[in-house]
Amino acid sequence: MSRYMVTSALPYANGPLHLGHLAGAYLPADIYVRFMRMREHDILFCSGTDEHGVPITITAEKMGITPMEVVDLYHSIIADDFSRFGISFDNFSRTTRPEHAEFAQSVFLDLLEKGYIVPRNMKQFYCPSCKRYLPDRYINGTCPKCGSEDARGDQCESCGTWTEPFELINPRCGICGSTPEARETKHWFLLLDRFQQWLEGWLGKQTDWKPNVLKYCNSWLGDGLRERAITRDISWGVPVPLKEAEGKVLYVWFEAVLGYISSTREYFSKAGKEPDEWKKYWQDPDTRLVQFIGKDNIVFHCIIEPSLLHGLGNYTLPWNVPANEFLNISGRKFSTSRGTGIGMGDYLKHFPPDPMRYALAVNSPETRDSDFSWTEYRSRNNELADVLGNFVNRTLKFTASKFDGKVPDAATDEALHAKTVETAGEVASLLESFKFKKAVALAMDLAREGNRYFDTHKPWKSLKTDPEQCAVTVASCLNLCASLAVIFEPFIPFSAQKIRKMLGLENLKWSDAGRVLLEPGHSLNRAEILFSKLEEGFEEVMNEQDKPAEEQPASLVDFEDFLKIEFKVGRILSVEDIKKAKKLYKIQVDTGDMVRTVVAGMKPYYTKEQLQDRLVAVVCNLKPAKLCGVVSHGMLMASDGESGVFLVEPGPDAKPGDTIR
Ligand code: B3M
Ligand code: ZN
Repeated sequence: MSRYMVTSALPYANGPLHLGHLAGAYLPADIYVRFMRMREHDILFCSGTDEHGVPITITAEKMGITPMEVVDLYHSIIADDFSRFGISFDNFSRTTRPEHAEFAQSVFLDLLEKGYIVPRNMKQFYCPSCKRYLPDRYINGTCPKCGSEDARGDQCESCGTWTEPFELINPRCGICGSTPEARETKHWFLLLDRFQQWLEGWLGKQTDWKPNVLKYCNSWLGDGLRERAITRDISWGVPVPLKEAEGKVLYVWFEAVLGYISSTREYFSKAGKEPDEWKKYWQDPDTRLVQFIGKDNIVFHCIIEPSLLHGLGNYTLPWNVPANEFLNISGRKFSTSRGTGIGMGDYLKHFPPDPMRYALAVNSPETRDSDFSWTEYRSRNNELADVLGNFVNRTLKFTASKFDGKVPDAATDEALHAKTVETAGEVASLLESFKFKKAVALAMDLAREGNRYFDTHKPWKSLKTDPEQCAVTVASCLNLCASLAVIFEPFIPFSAQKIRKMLGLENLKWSDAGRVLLEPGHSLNRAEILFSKLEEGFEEVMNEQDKPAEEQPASLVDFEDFLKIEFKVGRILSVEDIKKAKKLYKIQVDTGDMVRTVVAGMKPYYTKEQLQDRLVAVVCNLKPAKLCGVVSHGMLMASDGESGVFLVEPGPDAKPGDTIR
């Protein structure tokens, strides 16, 4: 048993996260952590939101609220989405906590004292009308390379050049557009060059790290590390803890990577914990630090953070940084700002977490960018239903009907047992080496094996011809269900728990896979459906919704199209309740041509008496729809807003059947 400290990148709290984030740094970490917990390792999983930095202030300016309001809002949305996806952090913190600032400041002072941080005078743009220093990306101007007039001080998006603010021709303030002036200012620099040699040696020893991670590091080291400013002249951030640095804050990356440690410190500061215990996870050389990130964060975790930790002297260095590549959606980059990609919260409005966890694990962007599509999602969802769901369901149903819901008294099949033990071992070693894709595929192969076993042994036949063999088959299948609940737990924890509940089993350990967990006579609970299948055509509907705004069908409607809607005056003849429907009434309406049944959600707003004999506006040619068992042939028009819900009323002299346009 070893001790592990696991972290996932701290997401910026400036917008909801999408499935690309989930697949990159959070789902793999959660799979790993859940597995290691089942292995009974001492393991802690900490993260939190990154609440400083220019992205936050830009969002605040766009939304017209304060940066603090932005991070309050998105911290809670992000934390909630993670918990609903089952990402099982031990602590999910925030970098705006005063304790984080104090910790980051103490690290700054420590490194300053040790000579790894030094002050330097430098020139920086200052906007006289905004009265502030301008961060690189707040300066616009003409690109010295391609001549584009929309280049920024950090990058020109039209030719891709990395720019320096002072190279821009005709620099302008990115906020107000006026011409900024160059001012002398002082900043503190981290002397990264001092770590070059040590980093080369240390990284050189990490031969088991992913090749893509080492490649990035080596290219940075090959270019030669240079000192980097780690303070900024902005107001949103952790203040530099020096008198002469008033108005300056620590560069967001400098303090964000320390957020892992302050999140762990927060965890142990909570009631009933030993406050100094965090040191076991960060300062004990036996602790293995595993950091899950996306590939865009490699330099910060493999160069900058180790330098800080090494500079401090008494800290544990990363044991592995299994960075992932990117997940694309149907060939496009996930990007919240461009409106492409699927939000974690949006997904959860319609579907349960496990099918997505499974689909993303199968398509994990481990060694190269991978692509998400709804077609692939549907097929993975249906694979869960047809293979795992079907095996568990048929086994439990058969036991319920033929063995009175009890585990039969019989030995279990040797070969199936051996296969289970073998798979559990293989999945474990794949997970230990961060090969999630392969691991989940093997888990599903074992469920497939279960179905094959059920099919070849035909318990429905042997029940009559060879009852003893039938009992062996059923006992074997039931115990395989229990082992599958163990092996699938890291990937699809919600469904694994459901399987355990059906089998009447408490928490299971990894070593339980392959063991006989269900003794003869043990009573099982009722089988419930684990996964719902998705029908053909599902992806067309989803793809339509995911299109970027500019490809969505225009929302303007032709007059001809409008006229297709048959819109009439009606009179309500009768109103009835619908059994088990809290909001709905079944209403008979005379629309001149006929008396039609309409189901309407008016119960919270109108009594039956208020509706009786009322004139209403009816959409008559909607496709019939069944609501709570009643078929509705139209819709009553009503306004719906903060003031309440009100039926649209034709004038008092209108007659049923009159057209409305
Ligand atoms: N917030 C960037 C990102 O979300 C940054 C990660 C910090 S990890 C210490 O990609
Ligand atoms: Zn300005």
